[in-house]
Amino acid sequence: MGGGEARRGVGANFIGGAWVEPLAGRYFENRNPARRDDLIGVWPRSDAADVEAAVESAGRGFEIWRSTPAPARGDVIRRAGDLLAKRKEEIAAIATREMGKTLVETRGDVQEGIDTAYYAASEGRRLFGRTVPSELPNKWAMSFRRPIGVCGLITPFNFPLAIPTWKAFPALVCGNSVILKPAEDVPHTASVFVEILLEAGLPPEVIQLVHGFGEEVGAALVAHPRIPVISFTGSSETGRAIAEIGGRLYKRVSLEMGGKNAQIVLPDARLDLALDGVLWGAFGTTGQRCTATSRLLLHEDIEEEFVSRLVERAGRLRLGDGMNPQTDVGPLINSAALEKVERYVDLAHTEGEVVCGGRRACDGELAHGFFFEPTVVRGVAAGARIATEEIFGPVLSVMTFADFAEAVRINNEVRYGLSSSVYTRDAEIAFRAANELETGITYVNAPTIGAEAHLPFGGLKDTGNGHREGGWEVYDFYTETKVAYVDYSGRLQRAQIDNY
Ligand code: UN1
Repeated sequence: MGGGEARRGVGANFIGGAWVEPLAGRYFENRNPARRDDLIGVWPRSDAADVEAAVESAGRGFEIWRSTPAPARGDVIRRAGDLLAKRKEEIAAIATREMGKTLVETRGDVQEGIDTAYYAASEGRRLFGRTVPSELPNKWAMSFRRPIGVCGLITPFNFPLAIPTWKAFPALVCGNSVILKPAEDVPHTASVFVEILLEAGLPPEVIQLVHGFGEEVGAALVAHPRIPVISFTGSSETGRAIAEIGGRLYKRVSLEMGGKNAQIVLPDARLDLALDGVLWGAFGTTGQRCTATSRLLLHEDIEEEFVSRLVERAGRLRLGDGMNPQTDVGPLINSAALEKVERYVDLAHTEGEVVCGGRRACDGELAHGFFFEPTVVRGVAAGARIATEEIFGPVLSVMTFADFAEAVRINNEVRYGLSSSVYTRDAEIAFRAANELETGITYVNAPTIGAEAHLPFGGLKDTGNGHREGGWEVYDFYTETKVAYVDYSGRLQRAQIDNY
């Protein structure tokens, strides 16, 4: 078990440079969502007192780390990437056991962390500022980046390794210290991640790991006056509350929230490819990605044939434990997720026609986990609740359109704007899609999932608040821009006055 192996089966926080018990001595259980009788261990149910200790330590860590040269910080992150690569198989198995998705997918999750590490490491030798001409003679004008301070990172269950790396690696390479609060469903993967950072040579007080629940640990991080930066991935409702509190405290807050992503299929598309795309986009990760395909927009001429092929393929997907190489679709994360999906599928019977799946899967071994059949709902009207609200499960709403302009309208009428996809062989439509679909990412002839670590990731409207993860943009989020003017003229030069 990660987290210091303090006692067998008992996870720990990492605070003050040591693996420690929660101050109040409370713990929560971490169970395998594919088989509830598999108790992985218990982890600290921390509270505001643990957060306070973490802030104290992270403040000391920041003083050490900010004066470490950025290329040296990058070297630590590169070693963390090497260690992730070395332990990829082991971490994938840990993540599958606590999160449920298949090993193929958790390997991808770890790979995304490795990619993020190597990109971040190289940024340690860039972190560009600008040197520009001054309007006055014998004077230099330049900008450069400075770290901000202690960053509170609140991460979700669905990418237990990749999303902590998306936030922590750029924050660290920029010279900040970090307090990580992982989702309570996936504490083991987060503990191993912190072990790896330490083994890679990160000074211990630069990283703090505080396990527990959002209402207790997350809320304390967001409200703490000495945490100037908060990065959160999760629901739009929680994100709104974080932004409100963060706004009052003048915090820098990055929010990565819900999605209601559509795949649009034109009649000229390669339909086999579009079919493979929607099966992966909608049912990969059991639909639990913010980028998951939850709407399929079909041109009315191809709807009949496409839906019948989709139903046939979706019905053949094998549910099961993600550890089993035969499994296509793992369980949902917990009972609350399962109940939410069940409520939406009840509604689906009134808002459309359930043509595939639609039930909790309880046969044999499946009865021990949170399994739900891949579900396709046909004939859904634009504006229906199942076509506009985020379900975060294996439920796909199929809608039709008469022309591309209508598809764009349907795509854009939801409150979210993360990802979109269009299948066509028409170059004009492809470029129009990239331009007109109101999402942070548009894929042409590829599904709505599968963003790469070295490009900016994020969305519009209720999906985000203007920041991006990944790529080059996240380095703006984790740094403060400082400007220096150096006047070597030896006399007073008054800007805007002496030169005009
Ligand atoms: C998420 O669902 O929160 O683009 C992140 C993708 C993955 C990341 C998803 N690379 O689907």
